Amino acid sequence: MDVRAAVAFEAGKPLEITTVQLDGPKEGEVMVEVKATGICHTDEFTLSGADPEGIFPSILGHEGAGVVVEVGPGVTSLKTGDHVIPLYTPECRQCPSCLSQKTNLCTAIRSTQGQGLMPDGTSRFSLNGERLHHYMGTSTFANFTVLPEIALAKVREDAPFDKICYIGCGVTTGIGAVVNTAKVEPGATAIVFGLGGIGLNVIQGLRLVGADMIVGVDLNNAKKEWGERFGMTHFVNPKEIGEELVPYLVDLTKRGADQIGGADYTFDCTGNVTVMRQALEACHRGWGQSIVIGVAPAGAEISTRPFQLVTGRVWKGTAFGGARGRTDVPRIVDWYMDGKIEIDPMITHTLALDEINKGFDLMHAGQSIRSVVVY
Ligand code: NAD
Ligand code: 022
Ligand code: ZN
Repeated sequence: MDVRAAVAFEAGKPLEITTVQLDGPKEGEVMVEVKATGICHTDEFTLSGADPEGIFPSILGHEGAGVVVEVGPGVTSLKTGDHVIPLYTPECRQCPSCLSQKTNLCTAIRSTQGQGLMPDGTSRFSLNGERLHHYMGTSTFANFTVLPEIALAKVREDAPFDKICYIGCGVTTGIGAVVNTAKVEPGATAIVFGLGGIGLNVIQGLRLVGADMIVGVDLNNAKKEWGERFGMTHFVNPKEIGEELVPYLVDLTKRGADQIGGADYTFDCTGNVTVMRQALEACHRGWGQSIVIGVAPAGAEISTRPFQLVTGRVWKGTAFGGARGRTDVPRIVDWYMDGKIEIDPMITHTLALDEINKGFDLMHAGQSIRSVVVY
């Protein structure tokens, strides 16, 4: 069938909005009418050409929400009319990783997903008979898309698509990093580096679990108000403190009789490897944990003195906030609908598909927290 899509034909070029062909769902697959999609950094990273694994031509987008319109043979967990959120980290519940209960990195369709293909090694998208690739197994920059059943979370039907699409990446990543990866406890001290679409969700995750001190660090003073809006208690602009950042943060987080300082938990939400080191070193000796969320440029490396780890600091990373999508994403939608977390204020721009390139411009200019395309 014909669908409307924003196609990434070439690295470094704007997306082209055009009509493409989509084949129906095969065995174990589901066709979804995408109702809304967020625009996230990884889409920009791939479109720019900086992503060495980027494949063209392709249909980008990985932060969507929509409705099931057709199920392929063998699909048992979904039916036409179900509301769903696509998962770039699927949950098959059968592979060794899913069964381990120690990671969310399901391996069931990992290799074909990375190649921009469906699990059977083919693509459902084409243009005049030429193959268009899928992206992160989701391709939400089209008003219809096909995904494997294991890459869809079924969610309640009263939740608004133009808000819950953000749970498909940013919200779950930020909140999940706090709840699943760090397992932050009430009363903890935390430092969040980078107050963008991810960092603000880390902050509201910390508020949700009852952290006492939530320090936000950003080069942009406009982020102070944003952080406070979601529970940040202290703001630090590294350009304005006039001394070394790490000792300043360690001093700021001094509590208790020992007066050692350093946070119980720190989060990198910048993707900058210098910041990742600062985040580790701003942890409390003996137990502080630093969670890497930001995706660094291709080939980047992190470093620190091993002494930092020998003295008990822990360096961890997280993909999709450690969330097992089919299990955890519906719960996060409930938290939103119950008012436990906020999404609406973070969606600063709503666009039509024709305006999708404007969403990338707003991201480049640092003017948006999240732009959402509504179909
Ligand atoms: P964003 O651009 O909206 O926010 C980044 C913020 O960091 C900005 O406010 C910027 O001013 C600030 N910043 C930049 N350099 C800084 C520095 N040196 N010190 C302090 N602050 C600094 O980006 P975002 O949407 O919040 O995404 C953040 C990162 O998270 C990206 O690298 C993205 O790819 C990554 N991400 C990872 C996952 C995952 O599963 N691990 C999922 C989603 C996003
Ligand atoms: C989403 N991300 C950044 C902004 N929005 C993002 C990017 C990459 C990952 C997670 C979130 C990620 C971490 C670890 C992996 N990926 C590898 C997972 C694995 O090998 O099992 C990752 C993912 C998907 C894809 C590439 C890398 C892809 O589909 N191309 C989850
Ligand atoms: Zn994303």
